Amino acid sequence: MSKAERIKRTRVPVVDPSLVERLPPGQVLTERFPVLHEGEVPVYDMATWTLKIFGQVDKEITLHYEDLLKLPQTTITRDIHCVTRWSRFDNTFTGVRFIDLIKELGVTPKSGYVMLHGDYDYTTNLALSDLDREDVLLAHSLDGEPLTAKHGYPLRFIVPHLYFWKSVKWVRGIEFIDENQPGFWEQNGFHMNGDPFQEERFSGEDLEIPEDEWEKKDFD
Ligand SMILES: Nc1nc2c(c(=O)[nH]1)N[C@H]1C(S)=C(S)[C@@H](COP(=O)(O)O)O[C@H]1N2
Ligand SMILES: [Mo]
Repeated sequence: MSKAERIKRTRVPVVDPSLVERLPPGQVLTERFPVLHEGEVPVYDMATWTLKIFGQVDKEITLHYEDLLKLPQTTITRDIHCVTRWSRFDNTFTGVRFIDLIKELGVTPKSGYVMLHGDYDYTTNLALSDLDREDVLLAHSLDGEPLTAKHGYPLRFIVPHLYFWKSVKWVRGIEFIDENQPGFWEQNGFHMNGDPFQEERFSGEDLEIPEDEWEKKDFD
């Protein structure tokens, strides 16, 4: 059974009515921070680590970690929502806003869609309009501490208004693409957009839901 199929079959949690405004439909609140990803946790030599901006842009750019730290830094506190049904409130991330990155580097996008690339071989697609927001961050810290290796050190995207699979850990590339293309999970049954308040979990038909898949995972 695919991951999308498994999540579709898990039981739907009962939600405290007082949380409805803030908790998207079908989510459970957790205070722990589950770790979810495919493959190995990368180990980096920061002297050779780079972030590439490429594809449909007027100029392609390769950034080193120090370059990023020289850009304007922003701290935001946001709720996050994972498609496997956990939500975590009030996460404080620090990093560089996507809009500031583009502006400060003088990059002009020539397309309306982006494919984000993370180690190893993880991708997710986003409309440029979903990145072009005040609270979309390339984050290096959580609650004032550098991200742990499992949560994406040294750099991850935070796209808080979409399900957390769009928030690429270990990000290495921002590729501007002509047309919207499915990334890794989007090719495996997940929604192309992923708005948690619209319950855009899956593409195609929706089934009943969750076993607490995430509770069997690692926490950090
Ligand atoms: N590079 C990479 N980023 C990734 C993933 C992955 O497998 N590889 N998984 C995504 C998924 S499905 C989720 S739910 C979140 C989990 O982030 P966390 O482990 O910090 O909770 O990371 C996202 N970013
Ligand atoms: Mo996920």
